[in-house]
Amino acid sequence: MIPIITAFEQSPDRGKGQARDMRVRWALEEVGQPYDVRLVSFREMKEPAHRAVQPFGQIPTYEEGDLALFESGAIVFHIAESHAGLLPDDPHARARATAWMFAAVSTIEPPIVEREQVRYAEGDKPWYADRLPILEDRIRVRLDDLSARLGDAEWLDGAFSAGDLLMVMVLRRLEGIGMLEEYPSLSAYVARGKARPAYQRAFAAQLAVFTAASTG
Ligand code: GTB
Repeated sequence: MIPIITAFEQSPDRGKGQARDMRVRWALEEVGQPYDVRLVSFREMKEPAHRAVQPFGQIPTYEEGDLALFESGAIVFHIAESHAGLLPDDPHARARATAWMFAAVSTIEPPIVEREQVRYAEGDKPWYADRLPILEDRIRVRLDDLSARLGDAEWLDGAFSAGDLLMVMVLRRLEGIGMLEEYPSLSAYVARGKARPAYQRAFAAQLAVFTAASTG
């Protein structure tokens, strides 16, 4: 059964791979699972048919037979659980890799997303210049600890896992603002993730959507 995922018909990031379908594409590529993509417009995302799968009217979703899933972290977890290659076999190592998945989306990502949202919503307000350093320092608190834990290791806990996949994708959200560069070991970690052939295939696939939309 070939799973079908949803992605933006026109990603606001113009093919930079920041939308969350990229995590799912990368996971599917890592495990060698072919997939189909249904592109959705912003209007379609908010319609009942899409909300039946994604209650919040967002992408990505994942459908495989009679299984319909939402939440990119849960989708990546499902892919990792049902194929070899993204979670270790040893039960304790598997549980630790799962912990890193949660750490990525529930400890590292929230302050990064908050900074983005405040920029969109309050970037033109007089208090924004005072607020931005506070938000960035909250991110640094997490990055300090994450880089201390990673140290000189290649990945967070032994072999590359779904925990690294989500962590690399979350850290990528800092690209272009100069913060990741403050942490050479984390920059190198993200670069290692992006160098993986599965990442490259996933990135090219989502970029092709943007290219087709902008030339067609
Ligand atoms: N927690 C959910 C998950 O992980 O699946 C969050 C899903 C989510 O935020 N989806 C976004 C969405 O559908 C797209 S990925 N937004 C439309 C809406 O809410 O109406 C977030 C995203 C979008 C665009 C960029 N970008 O342009 O750089 C980056 C990230």
